Amino acid sequence: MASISSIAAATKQQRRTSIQDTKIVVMGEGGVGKSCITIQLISNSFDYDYDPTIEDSYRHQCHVDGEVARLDILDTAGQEEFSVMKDQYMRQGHGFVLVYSITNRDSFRQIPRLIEQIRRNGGDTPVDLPIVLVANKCDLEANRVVTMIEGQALAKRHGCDFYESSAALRINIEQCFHQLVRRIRERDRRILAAARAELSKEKQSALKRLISRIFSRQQKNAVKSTKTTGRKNSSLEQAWRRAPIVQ
Ligand SMILES: Nc1nc2c(ncn2[C@@H]2O[C@H](COP(=O)(O)OP(=O)(O)OP(=O)(O)O)[C@@H](O)[C@H]2O)c(=O)[nH]1
Ligand SMILES: [Mg+2]
Repeated sequence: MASISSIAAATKQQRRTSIQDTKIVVMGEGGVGKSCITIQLISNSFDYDYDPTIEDSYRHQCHVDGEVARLDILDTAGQEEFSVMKDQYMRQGHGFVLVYSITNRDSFRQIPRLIEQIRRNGGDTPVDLPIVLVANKCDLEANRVVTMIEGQALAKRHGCDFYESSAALRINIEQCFHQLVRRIRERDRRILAAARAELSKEKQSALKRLISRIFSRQQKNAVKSTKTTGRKNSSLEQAWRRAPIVQ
């Protein structure tokens, strides 16, 4: 049976799809380049200074596969002491960009825990929430401690897309976000189709219930009328029996 929440979620998705405001949350350990990636996307610029984020949000409009996408990007705090709102933005995100740095193994080790938290906390329908895994700072090849194969394997294990990026050189910046938008759209379409199918199943069974109710009422009426007719017949019969025989 179509649950109210699944239909409500699908309606919400449909409303969002039509106005194109897609909430993207950028997460990962402090200093991996989340803000630089986001700012590169929004304003084509890069800053070598490090200024830890508390929480910033940006609006960005672009075209993905010929369709307008309006992104509402939340650049979160990597440093633990600033990340009090984690559960809330995990619930609100439609898709996630998870960033680690190829020069920092700890930031890579944190990714599975983040994925698990997203799957646990995420919204009305947390299963298969779109996630893109981003291995940043690929311009610092000399300092690499996480191989591309390790990154790809982790992404594959968790059903995520994977990119190596450089915010400094603007490598794969748009690609990460655009791919995420595609995944979000695909998921929206899947949820809508499933909700529509459930709804039509529900409609069909309601129709069946209505038909069987009408049918059983008709049957009852038929039985009643047979009984009534039976009584009439017998009284008619009696009257006929009592009636004088006219010859
Ligand atoms: N070489 C190089 N440096 C980068 C790159 N991306 C970011 N950085 C540098 O890494 C440092 C941290 O970058 P941020 O974008 O502030 O990191 P963050 O993940 O937002 O950090 P928090 O806000 O604390 O969570 C800065 O000094 C950046 O200049 C990159 O692709 N290549
Ligand atoms: Mg930041």
